[in-house]
Amino acid sequence: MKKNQQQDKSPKNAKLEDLERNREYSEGQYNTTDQGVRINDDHNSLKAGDRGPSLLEDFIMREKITHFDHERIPERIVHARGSAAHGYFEAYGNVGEYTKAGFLNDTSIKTPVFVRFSTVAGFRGSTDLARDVRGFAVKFYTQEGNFDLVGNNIPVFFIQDAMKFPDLIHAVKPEPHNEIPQAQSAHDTFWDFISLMPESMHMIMWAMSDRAIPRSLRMMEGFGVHTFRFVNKEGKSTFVKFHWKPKLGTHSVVWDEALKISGNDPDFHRRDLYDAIENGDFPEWELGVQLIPEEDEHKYDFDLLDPTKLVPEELVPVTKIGRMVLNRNPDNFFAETEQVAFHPGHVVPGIDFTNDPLLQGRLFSYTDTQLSRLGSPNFHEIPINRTIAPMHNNQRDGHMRQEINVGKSSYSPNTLGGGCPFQAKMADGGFVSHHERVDAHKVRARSESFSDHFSQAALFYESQSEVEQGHIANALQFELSKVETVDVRERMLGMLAMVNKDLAKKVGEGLGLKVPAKVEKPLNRGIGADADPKKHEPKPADNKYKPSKALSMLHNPTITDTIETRMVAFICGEGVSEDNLKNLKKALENKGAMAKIVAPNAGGIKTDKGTEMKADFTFFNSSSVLFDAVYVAGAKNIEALADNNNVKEFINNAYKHCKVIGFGADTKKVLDKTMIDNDDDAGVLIADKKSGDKFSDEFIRLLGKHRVWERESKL
Ligand code: HDE
Repeated sequence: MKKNQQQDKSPKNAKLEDLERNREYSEGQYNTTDQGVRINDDHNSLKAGDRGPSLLEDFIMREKITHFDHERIPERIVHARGSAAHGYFEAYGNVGEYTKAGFLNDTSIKTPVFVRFSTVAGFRGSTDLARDVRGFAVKFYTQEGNFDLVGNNIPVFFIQDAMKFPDLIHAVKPEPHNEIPQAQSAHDTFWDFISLMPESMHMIMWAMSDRAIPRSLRMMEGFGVHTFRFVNKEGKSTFVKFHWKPKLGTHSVVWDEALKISGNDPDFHRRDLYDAIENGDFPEWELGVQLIPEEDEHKYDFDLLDPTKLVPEELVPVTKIGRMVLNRNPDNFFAETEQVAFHPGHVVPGIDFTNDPLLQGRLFSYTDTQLSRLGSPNFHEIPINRTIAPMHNNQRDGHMRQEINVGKSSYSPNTLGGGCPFQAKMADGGFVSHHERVDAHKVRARSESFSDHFSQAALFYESQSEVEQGHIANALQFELSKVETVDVRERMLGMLAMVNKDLAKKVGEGLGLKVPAKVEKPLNRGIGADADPKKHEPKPADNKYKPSKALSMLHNPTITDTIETRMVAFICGEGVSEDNLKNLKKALENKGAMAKIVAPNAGGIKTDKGTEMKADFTFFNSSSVLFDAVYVAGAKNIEALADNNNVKEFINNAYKHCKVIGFGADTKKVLDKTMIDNDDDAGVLIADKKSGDKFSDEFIRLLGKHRVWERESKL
């Protein structure tokens, strides 16, 4: 059995079994052509003499090269860079009153899932650590058909109407004349667009926060973004917002670190997810819902249909309704991660849409895009996309059709096929759209109830800790400093002032610009030809919300101290003291963290007691940005270790990025050569021979806090 197959610890996963019929194992097999003919030589083409021209009749070469020539398909227009994993979802069975969806009610089923995480703007080969929103798309292979929850790691969006999506994406993608910059929003066209789109301001606060540079895909929240509907057996509907809450907590890196990770390991997130699953550290999330009775649709001072707004958790708490575990890596990146096709319109009975105009547009876009990306309306037959529920209909033919439909009728009604396939009544599990009454004029207009663009932006900013607010200001300074057009920078300052005057001032200082006294008007562009401009003039944020702890990663009440799967660099030279090594290593491992030996060279080291230790990394091929904390274990020649420039840089970076740094007994000389000038510095721990468990306990406590933020103000 292959290692991957052992990863799936669930007793039965119907989707993995379904995929088995397409898996190909070459072990112990002959190489053949696509037609199954055994090949005796695929190293040399068929030639007229060993120095002569190649022969057209060489079907083996023709086939091999032709296939190669056509290996690529178009990458996704957005979310091109992604990583995915298989797993399962288990319901807690507490939402029967609100939804009839079987997979959310039957606690005896483990529903298979395939989850793809992504960045939005970058191309397929771009860095994982781009400052960007992360896609969080989950395909549930339920017994009633596929349900796709195609969300992001941020609960709101840049725009209110799908019609603006092409403009947003054209603005953020590399500029069309020179295709620069890759996977970055820090350029003129993006901020030109944003500075003219006040509705984007709430999302901008999130996108400039540390949420946009996660520590790990396993440490991100997920959100369905739009308001959806649950529908119960009686046909009663309840509005619902979906949330994914990660078991490992929500954590991020800092910007300087993100830049350095991009150089050191552009696959950092992909590797982290893959390795965790290979190691059996299966990432886990709980699915939560905010439920809002239909009668309360107009109770709030924001519109539930406006995707630039969230429902504060203090107003409507999140109820946990199930858990998801990712426990198996894909066997083949292209076949699974690349070919998977998500669609917010893939819903099952019990889940339905609302009139959110962004969601409505998405319902069109996702099938349409697969037609050019995957090339045919038969993309649902690709193994990773096909449902595990029985599938019968009168759709026929098309490129690459796999299904062999038997019988002569492919229309309905028919008698020749016995009237099959039948229509399913609601009682038989047929999907019946929610009977919402719609009675209105056709207009091209934005709803007036969508026009408060700044209050929730302010709510987000004001809910952050000081550290997080500082990071938002720095991010905006960085991004706008890369904008060449001064008018755009100024317009953005005006817009930020509508959210929070201090923030605008701080950003302005970094740009050497004063916040303009007057905001450039009008701010109600894009409301629609049929709308009344007077009713749409947005006002500055009026602080009507109380700060919400759930919006801050540092204040979040669900934050956890776990150090599970955290990576600690152990800096070791030849002759390192085994006593220095083993206590902390064991203590970390007991709590589920990993100690990685970083040695002078790839050959490893011998300890003072002669034990040989493998090097996981070297001073030359790694950097502290790849780890959560650093421990200087020491070396026999401590002066040489202290004088090593790579070691100094390693520690200095960890210090700058507010990581816990431990120094083993007799290694203080190393500290003295670094930028740390005070041994009592927060998060700098120095062991002596007597420290024993106290040192490990403190190291673990601080690691559990993720970062030593007290240090940041000093830096
Ligand atoms: Fe998407 N989006 N999107 N999007 N989106 C795509 O579909 C689109 C939006 C999201 O891992 C595309 O198959 C429009 C919001 C994710 O394969 C495309 C609009 C949210 C993924 C598309 C939006 C998302 C996509 C590109 C505005 C969060 C990656 C390839 C109306 C709730 C899924 C593809 C994966 C992918 C269109 C806005 C999330 C072109 C028109 C809001 C996670 O169809």
